[in-house]
Amino acid sequence: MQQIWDPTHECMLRGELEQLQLERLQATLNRVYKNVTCYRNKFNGAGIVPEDIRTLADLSRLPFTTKEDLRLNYPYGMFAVPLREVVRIHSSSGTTGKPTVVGYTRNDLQSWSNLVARFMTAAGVTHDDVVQIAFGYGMFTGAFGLHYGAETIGASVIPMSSGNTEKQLMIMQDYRTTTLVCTPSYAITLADRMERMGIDPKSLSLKVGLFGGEPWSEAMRKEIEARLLISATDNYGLSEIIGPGVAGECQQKCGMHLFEDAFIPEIIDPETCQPLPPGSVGELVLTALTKEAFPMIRYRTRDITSLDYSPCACGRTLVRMRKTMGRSDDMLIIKGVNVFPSQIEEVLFAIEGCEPHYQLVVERQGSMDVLEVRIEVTENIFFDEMKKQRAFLELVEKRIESMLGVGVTVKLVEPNSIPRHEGKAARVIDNRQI
Ligand code: DLL
Repeated sequence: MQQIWDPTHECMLRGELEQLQLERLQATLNRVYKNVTCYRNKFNGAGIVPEDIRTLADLSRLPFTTKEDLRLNYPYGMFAVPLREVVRIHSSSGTTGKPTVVGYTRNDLQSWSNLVARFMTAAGVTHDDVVQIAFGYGMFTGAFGLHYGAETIGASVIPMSSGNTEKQLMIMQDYRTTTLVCTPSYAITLADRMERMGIDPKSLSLKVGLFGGEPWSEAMRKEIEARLLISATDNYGLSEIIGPGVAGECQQKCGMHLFEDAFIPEIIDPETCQPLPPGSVGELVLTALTKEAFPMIRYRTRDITSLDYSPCACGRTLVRMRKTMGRSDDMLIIKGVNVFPSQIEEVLFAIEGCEPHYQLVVERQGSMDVLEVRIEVTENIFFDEMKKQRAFLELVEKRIESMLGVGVTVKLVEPNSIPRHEGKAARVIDNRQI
């Protein structure tokens, strides 16, 4: 039987779970109404007081919280406790404008560590493991989140931080790392470098990879598993909600268990903002139930996914969140068709000869959007005859077109010409001035 870190909360009957959620929701609403001006104004605007929320279904009467609310209240306006009770500050990884500042009380740090310990245990990590954290330590929640979770389990943590790929590999060999923690794209970078340095994955002690922080496809999972000889698991989270520790896969790898005792998930239509029926694909909205410093009510994550309430063989009763397809704000609309980078990734990984490094460049020519898919190819295809190269290009274009229903131009670029990332990969360059 696979270990479960917190069976009390991970294996509850749905009725008990919903009762717990309702109690925690009501306590949170009372606190934010009293302590956070933004929420008080929003609730008043909707003509709602916390006492009106008597059932979980009533949650949908409350207004959403968006990134814009966080921007308007930068830096501490959304905090529900005075700063003297805040013991840690992090921020989101957004690249434009001011970052979002998030805070944790001592209790928040403890519950965060427990949530991370839960998904790490679900992925198979135990106190016998040696965990190499290759996320950047800093304002990003990834490294500290996984670090404290692994320590809570009692594993031996190597706080390696990101970058320095050759040193990562040396430490992995010498310290006999069993568990790798990083973004999935960095796992590929490590595999590439291992290959170049002639390191045989069989000579390593690696067993499990915990990858998150960015979308990745099933095809990419297979590639990482085959090249690093590990079980590659997905975990999801966002700074605004807590960081990593919102959801994570068990060893069944059939969706990420979302920790519903701490968060209520909803799926909405991103256009109409209406809640969608169970199983539908749409935008994930999350309400945090236990946070003291930075509670979030109906936060629009912009991540596109679906929820599966069917039972899981691992014994957890928590709903499973499907791998995200991408973000509603990363979604490219090309000639009116919705395109997610992950759909193109799925096609590329399935084609022999494609390196898993790609970039999407969108231009506007007149009133037309043009999507160029730049891919790195293995040397033998790149330097082969022109005829073969053209045939290869046509094959890739055809496959992508039949997947998306929209034409793209594929361009081959030289090996190693697309920038490598130590953290999250930047897959899309959008040059449209809209
Ligand atoms: O990326 C927290 C995190 C760190 C999660 C490490 C897992 C591991 P942010 O920097 O605020 O926080 O970015 C959050 O990253 O809204 C998603 O769009 C994306 N994201 C995070 N994990 C996944 C995942 C962290 N497993 C944003 N699959 C989120 C797909 C993910 N997208």
